[in-house]
Amino acid sequence: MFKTARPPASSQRRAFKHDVIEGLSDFPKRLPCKYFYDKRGSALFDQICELDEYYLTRTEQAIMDRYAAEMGAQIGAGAMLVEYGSGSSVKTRILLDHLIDPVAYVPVDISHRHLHQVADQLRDDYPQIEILPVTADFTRPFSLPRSRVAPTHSAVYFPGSTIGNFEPLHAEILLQSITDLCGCGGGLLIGIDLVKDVHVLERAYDDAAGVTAAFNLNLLHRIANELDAEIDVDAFEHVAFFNQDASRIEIYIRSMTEQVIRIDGETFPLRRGEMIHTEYSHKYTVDGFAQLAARAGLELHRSWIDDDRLFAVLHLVV
Ligand code: AVI
Repeated sequence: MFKTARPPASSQRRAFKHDVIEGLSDFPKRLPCKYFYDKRGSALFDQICELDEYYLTRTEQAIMDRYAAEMGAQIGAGAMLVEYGSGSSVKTRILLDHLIDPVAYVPVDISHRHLHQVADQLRDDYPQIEILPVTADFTRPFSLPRSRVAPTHSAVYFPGSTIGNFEPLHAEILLQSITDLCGCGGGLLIGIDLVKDVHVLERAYDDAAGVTAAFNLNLLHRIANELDAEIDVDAFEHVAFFNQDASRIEIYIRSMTEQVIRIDGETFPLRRGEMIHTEYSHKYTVDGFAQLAARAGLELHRSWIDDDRLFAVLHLVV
């Protein structure tokens, strides 16, 4: 079975330090959102998904619950289902329950240990489907494992509106890599967050209980703890707003005072009010996303949308 080697902790720390120093040296300053998800960040994200204001998770789940049988039929019989950023594979179960004679399920995730724990559980629950976990960063090239039974085709499942966290050009590159991975006859089932009332959007990313703020600022705690950096985390605040022109929520960490971050002898001065960019979350129309996907060789086949038109799950084919 093919497995991507897991980078050792020290090289992960080196990469984190490199990216933080590069981002804080840039103008405007930025920190990559992929570093949100340490243990505490992942727990905070789980809490976000339960918030009243954060409609995305429950709406997508409701779409899956209602239409999974139709989705299974669209994906077709004998598929290898490949999930990008599978995490706990919670949303996948409803899909696995409705796929027609699936050959294999390939959860792809960067978190090796969690991935294999989830895979063991899935093997117990779905003995008829070969479970072939791949530890990989799906934004980098990886190969599909060989299954015991040859699949008729591959279908990538990419739920959660994670595609929204990529800038359009990077989203297109990622979609192109999905086209290349699946090849002719392949497909993509993807969750996208739809453009909607600006207040609904902004509340989802700046909730009353401050969970999203804690999630965003946790990045500074990580830098302080893991890189032994000097940071006055309490002197920063969470900022989130909808940029209409770019059709995206923009998330920043704002310095409330003039101050300095110190990491291993390097200093990063911040002005009062200076913002560090941490995340974009793009919002699409179905047509807009279909045009983006078409540039990456994927054609829109079916879409499923909730009654309030908050979220969409799309099936696209190569
Ligand atoms: C993971 N991703 C789809 C979330 C989103 O809605 O863009 C990340 C998030 N950031 C703040 N709240 C949620």
